[in-house]
Amino acid sequence: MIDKTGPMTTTSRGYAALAGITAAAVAIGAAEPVAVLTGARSAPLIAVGGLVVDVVPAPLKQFAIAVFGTYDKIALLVGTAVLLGAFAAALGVLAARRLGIGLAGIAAFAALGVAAALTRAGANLFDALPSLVGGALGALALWLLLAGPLQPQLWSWSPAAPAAPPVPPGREPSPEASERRPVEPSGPVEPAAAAARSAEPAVSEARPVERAAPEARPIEAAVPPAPGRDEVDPEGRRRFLTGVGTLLGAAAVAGLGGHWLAGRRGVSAARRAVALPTPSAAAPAVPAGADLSLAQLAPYVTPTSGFYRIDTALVVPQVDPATWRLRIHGRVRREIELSFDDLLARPMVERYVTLACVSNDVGGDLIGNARWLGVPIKELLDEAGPEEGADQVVGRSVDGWTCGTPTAVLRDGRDALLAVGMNGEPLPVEHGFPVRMVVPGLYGYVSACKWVTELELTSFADFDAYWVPRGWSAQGPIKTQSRIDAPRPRNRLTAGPVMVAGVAWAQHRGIRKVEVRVDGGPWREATLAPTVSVDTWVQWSWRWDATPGEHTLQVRATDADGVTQTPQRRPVEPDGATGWHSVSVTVR
Ligand SMILES: Nc1nc2c(c(=O)[nH]1)N[C@H]1C(S)=C(S)[C@@H](COP(=O)(O)O)O[C@H]1N2
Ligand SMILES: [Mo]
Repeated sequence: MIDKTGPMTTTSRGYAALAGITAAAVAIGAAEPVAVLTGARSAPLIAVGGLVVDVVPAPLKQFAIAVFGTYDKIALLVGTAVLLGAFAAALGVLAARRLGIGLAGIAAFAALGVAAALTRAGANLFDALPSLVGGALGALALWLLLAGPLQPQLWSWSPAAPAAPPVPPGREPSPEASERRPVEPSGPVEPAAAAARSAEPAVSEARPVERAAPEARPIEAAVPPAPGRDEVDPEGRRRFLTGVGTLLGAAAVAGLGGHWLAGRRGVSAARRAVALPTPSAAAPAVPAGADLSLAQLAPYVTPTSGFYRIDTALVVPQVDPATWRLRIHGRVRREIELSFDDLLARPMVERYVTLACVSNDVGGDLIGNARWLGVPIKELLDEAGPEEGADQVVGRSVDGWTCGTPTAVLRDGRDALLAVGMNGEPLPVEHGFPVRMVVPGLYGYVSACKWVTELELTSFADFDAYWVPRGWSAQGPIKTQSRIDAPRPRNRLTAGPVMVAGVAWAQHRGIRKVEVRVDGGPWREATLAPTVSVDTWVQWSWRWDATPGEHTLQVRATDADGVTQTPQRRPVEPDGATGWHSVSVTVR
């Protein structure tokens, strides 16, 4: 072997990095169709991303939600891909020196992929295959490009170490080779290395990697490299770059093709085929005037397409309603198992409920109001008969995510639903198709299990749901909050009457009063629009006689229990933000 201990030229390093990135792309691309064929739940990138989602500290996740909102997952995947690319490039450079390091690196990544896949909920051994096949093909690609037939033969090594390329006895490097040193673009190269790349046939024999395109050598020999450029065997370079292009193309075809196939395995057709039953108890009509229809104000009913989405799922679980089952078990007198048809056959109620995320900061938009169709959870629990002390119902999603809801809350008569419909349509896949939980008055992380497949009766003492060990409170009643939607921060307004408006919510308690003040002045009572029930938010408005200058508007709500929002600003962790929303504007 050539000694590969000295510094590489920038160009060589670039080629090596490219080889590393290509090998990584081959590994990831190849894994996609394997994931489809073996029925593995997710390809390695997604599995590793999922592992990251589960293990990153809660504050970091909170940061991601705060910065990227609903796009936090795209950010995570892009970030993972960028990091992976950087790793792969570095690995390529190391592998150019010592292929074993590169292969070990790929093996380590494959092992990570296997570990991630096998620790996902409901994993089986087939889930390891995409990572294994991807890793093997990635290793093959790396070998082809760096040590096999596709290697560019342009590595510039310094033989500073004793293990210089063996030079046949009596054939010392030619003086010209040494004289060429100054033309090396990235620093001096020791004579032997330069000689190894020189045209001297005698020295060329010393290169163990010498093999392909011998016919190119005489040409190279005849044309000494131009000053400032790397000495690259053009034939070798072409072969290498063609190899890189072919491998990248194959990786892209495999990756995108696999992705497309995976999409076809989705449940959108099954979703379209669902015929929702007519509710036996229809939702109350939205009273006239509930929606003030102001340009900047959130509509009373949130359109499904604009409804916030928060979950830990990097790929949306595709749950076939034909095979879906709900098991109600644990500390119950009678275990219950239901199919989707069983569920649809039961009397359904339709209700407006405003869902809110605990990660919704003051003034945030991780909240939405929709019309949900579903079966009251209370009826199912009554049939199952929770045992004494079973104070927690754990909702479990097909992907293993869990939330813990107080049994008492689910049985106190509020409209806690196993929902199948949202705004008159089957649940969108990303909002939990075919069945999710909706519980008025509790943050989503303790109540709104999407893709739900189990309700397990247990106790809070015996089980911590997903977010609890990650630092969030086991109990998550929604805090009374209010938000100014109009005007928006930094809006430029003209002096005179300005409509200040927003929403306020205190689900399952109801809003009694909303007050607004300007620049810390006296609180003024806003007008509350009518609302469907205490389980939804309410719009409010207040006419402000705006005077020229910079002004800050503030809002606070009082719930039906008479409790007014505290001004104390608290972060969303561990159980929801507090504080007053304020908006600063300029009036001319
Ligand atoms: N399976 C599953 N269900 C879940 C979650 C999740 O991560 N996985 N997140 C919960 C959280 S934190 C919230 S706020 C709501 C959001 O519901 P949406 O995405 O339909 O708005 O879903 C809840 N249900
Ligand atoms: Mo949430």
